[in-house]
Amino acid sequence: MEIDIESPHSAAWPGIIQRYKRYLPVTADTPVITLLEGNTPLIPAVSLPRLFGVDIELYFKFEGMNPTGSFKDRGMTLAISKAAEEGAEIVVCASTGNTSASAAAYASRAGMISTVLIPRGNIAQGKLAQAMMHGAVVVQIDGNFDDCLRLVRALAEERPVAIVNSINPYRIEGQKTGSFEICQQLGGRPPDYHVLPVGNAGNITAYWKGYREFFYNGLIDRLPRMIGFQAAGSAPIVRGMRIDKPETVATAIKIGDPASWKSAVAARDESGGLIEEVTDDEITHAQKLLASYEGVFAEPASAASVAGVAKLSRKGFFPKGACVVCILTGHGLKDPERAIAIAEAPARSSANIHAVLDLLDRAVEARKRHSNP
Ligand code: AN7
Repeated sequence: MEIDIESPHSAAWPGIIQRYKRYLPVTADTPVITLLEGNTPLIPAVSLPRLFGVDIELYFKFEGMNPTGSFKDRGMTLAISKAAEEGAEIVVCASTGNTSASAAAYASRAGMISTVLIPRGNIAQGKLAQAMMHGAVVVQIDGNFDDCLRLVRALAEERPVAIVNSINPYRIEGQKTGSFEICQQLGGRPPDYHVLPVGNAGNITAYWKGYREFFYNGLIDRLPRMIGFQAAGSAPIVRGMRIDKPETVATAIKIGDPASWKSAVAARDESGGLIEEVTDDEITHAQKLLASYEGVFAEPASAASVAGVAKLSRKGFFPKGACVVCILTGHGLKDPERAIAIAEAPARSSANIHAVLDLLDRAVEARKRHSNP
């Protein structure tokens, strides 16, 4: 029997285009190129609010559970589907890693050629592996992300290619579905605070658009405050000026001149929110806390949102009982080198039961002391 994925009785998730087509710029003629992205878990925190000393209802929207391991798939399914509808043969993007992984995957499904420009030596291994495996033409640029994006814009003037960066409006349209899911997962309400990392600023733009659409359609009766965090060495929006040499361990958001700068500021101001910065140390600490107390492994850029919640908690920012959703934009497995660099090194033992027991007994004792200070 064939499963009718459009049937309201079907439990099968059809991907974000089929699920939310009435809110998206698609028609019956749009070919749907999907890996069944979306429907990611909204995981309630079990430990971090207590650890941060606050009484809030905290959730993690784990976008690392998308097919290529990041939120980019929501926008990419639509951007590639529309490119296919328009007859594009070649798609191109600049990327700090996740966009290139997603573009390469969806383009391969659509039978298109993808070309990705990445800052040489500055993208996480997992992301590079993905772009290579999906058969993208991978070009490592001697420059940063901002240089890559500038080159992509220039390239599109010279060749008939479709740009699938978030300057492509279909990317924003697809990504706004993250807001729809959150409202539905919270039982028909938005969070009070929506916290996320900000790099090129497409995502904060998209989420804000999604919430506003649900609000104007009467599906929710209020709007959240949008709270963005940039890495301190790459915080152009916070500082109010372009950063020529952005620096941060969170390579995904190592961006000095965000394309959606203006709409990010609009999302902040219209929602009564904030865009602030967190240091690399705060990001690293938050990434470890998230993994070791919540069982959720997110990449460094994603942990910027959790570092931000910790920072605002210290300042007494959140009212008691506030509902806070943190977007965990990418999976921790994307950047194994960074994880191995910051986590405790594995122990080594001879292949002897006494040696193993001795080692384990000491390690377990140390863990117990650590968790009961
Ligand atoms: C994990 O892949 O810009 O503010 O080229 O990969 O919408 O840019 C990635 C960005 C946050 C920032 N978290 O989102 C790219 C790219 C992760 C990311 C961001 C990115 P935007």
